[in-house]
Amino acid sequence: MMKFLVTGFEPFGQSSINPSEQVVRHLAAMQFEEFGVATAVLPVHRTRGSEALITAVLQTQPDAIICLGEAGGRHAISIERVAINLMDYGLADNDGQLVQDAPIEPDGPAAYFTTLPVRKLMLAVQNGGIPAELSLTAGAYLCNQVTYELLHFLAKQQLDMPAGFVHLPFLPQQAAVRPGKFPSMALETMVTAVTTILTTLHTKLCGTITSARK
Ligand code: PCA
Repeated sequence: MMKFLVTGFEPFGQSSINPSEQVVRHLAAMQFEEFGVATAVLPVHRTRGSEALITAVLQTQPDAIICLGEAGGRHAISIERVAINLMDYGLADNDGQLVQDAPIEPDGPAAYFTTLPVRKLMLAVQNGGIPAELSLTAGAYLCNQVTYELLHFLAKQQLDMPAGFVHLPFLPQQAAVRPGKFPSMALETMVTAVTTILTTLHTKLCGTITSARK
């Protein structure tokens, strides 16, 4: 049976809750008929974030990887297309480390495209009645960093498992304490959107495997 790794992040900044952690905890408690889902919650920490992600990949040996994170201010499920070789934190990590103008991997390429079928996933979420968009920047904080490190690791190891990142809007309770400034999305809606992403990816990958075996 195909296995996905889905990761979220712990809360950071002003928030005591992170929608990506909540979605991951929901998925961990769900049963899917056609595929398995392994989950991990990553620390918002300059070095430990990507270490935890790579460890989870090695431990779970997934067929595909979807990382999730919070992006307060976005109004839709935001599927990232690219990760850049830059740390330029607008906010210290949860350990108080603020890194600016520094490469993630001094000898690494400037950027990696994610390897998910991003447009297909966006359309599937939209067809399910949930706002979704493609994004050209995951920022220059931890979400971008773990995505870059993951894609760099997979490239170096010559592992061709599809991997990418999806940013989530604030939850309603996060927007409620920042009145009038931020869009939000209900947890249930985000769980449905991520489930749609997994189902769509499963169908695509099964098709690929089946036709490759023919
Ligand atoms: N969002 C941050 C880091 C952790 C998270 O959930 C980001 O967009 O980089």
